[in-house]
Amino acid sequence: MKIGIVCYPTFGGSGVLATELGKALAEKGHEIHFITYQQPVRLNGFHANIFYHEVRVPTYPLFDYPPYELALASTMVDVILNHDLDLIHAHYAIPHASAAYTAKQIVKQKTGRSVPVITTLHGTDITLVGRDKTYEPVVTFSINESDSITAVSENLKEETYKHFDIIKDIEVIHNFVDVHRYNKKPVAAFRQVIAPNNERIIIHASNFRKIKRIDNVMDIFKNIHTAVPSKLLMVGDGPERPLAEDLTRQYGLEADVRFLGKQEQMEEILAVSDVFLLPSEYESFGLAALEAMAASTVVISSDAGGLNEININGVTGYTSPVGDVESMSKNAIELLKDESKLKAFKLNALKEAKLFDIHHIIPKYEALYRKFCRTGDC
Ligand code: GMT
Repeated sequence: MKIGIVCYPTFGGSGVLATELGKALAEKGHEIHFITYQQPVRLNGFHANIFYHEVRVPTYPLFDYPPYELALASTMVDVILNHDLDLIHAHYAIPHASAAYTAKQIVKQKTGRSVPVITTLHGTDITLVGRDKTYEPVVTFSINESDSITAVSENLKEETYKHFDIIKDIEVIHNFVDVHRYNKKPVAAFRQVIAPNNERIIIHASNFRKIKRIDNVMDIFKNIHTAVPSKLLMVGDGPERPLAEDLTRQYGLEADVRFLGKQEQMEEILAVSDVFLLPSEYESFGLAALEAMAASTVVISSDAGGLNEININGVTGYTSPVGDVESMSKNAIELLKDESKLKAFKLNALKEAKLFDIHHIIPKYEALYRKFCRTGDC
């Protein structure tokens, strides 16, 4: 099928998921058209079945806020008409679902054809931004006008019905990970550089926004470090990075915390890591945690949102109430001090990650797309 994928091209989970979905669909022979304002970070190299359409947003002195949604909708119309797309898959409702709705109406007026729009809800579009009264009416309308709606976790589906007047079914299609790609042997030389005295390696990866509770990450590591020789890798960047750097200096941990910035290739970094910290205020799913588990890294997380759907407490790691730094620290220290228990949890993490392997999940999206097949032989 010919599928248009609309997403954020940045390092956030929704853009990562949308890009990996498009690449996997292209590998299976589908023709994929990415429509966004810059090349998605995970879209590297040439793929025979992948096309990229940049959304240009012309400026004008009158525009304090250039109308990205208008430019996005127009670009979608162009791609739908000129590449005869079967459907549009919008990832993250804001503003992709409403832009897709506009494009759908324009195409219908021009050609009489009603192009299916699938909207996948990813998290903060529902639990944070979307609930703002400034956005809520359009978010509710554009989700309800979608031909199909999916959510990346059972929790997000519940949250959507709880906070929005959605009158349609929401199908849960969990996020996925290419386990084969992440299940790598640790590179000894890399581990040696990070932990020269064979210290334990702790990692956090995110967009360093408030919702990630970066201060909790630093406090948990401070506690771990007092009990276990350890190093912390901080991967990603964002508004809370200065706080993390200040706390690193305040705690005298400059020699044990490395800020790696945004990393496109997480496989090698995760392969040398022992514990992944994710004490977020909320996670609809926690894609970064799943990628860590696929690399046999144990997860110490909060029990917020959909995290319990992937991080099984006492099996693949531990979950604790949001803000419970003491419990997260205690659990991490207990694991890091018990080699055999750590090894068992690592094996469990990989086993659980396999349930969300790309090869199990992609067929669910294909089955959804086939509902909109125009030729009968998709
Ligand atoms: O984690 C972020 O803040 C980025 C955000 C996004 O919209 O890209 O991630 C959301 O989508 C991911 C992919 O579905 C989920 O794994 C994340 O849990 C979710 N983030 C939140 O719900 C806070």
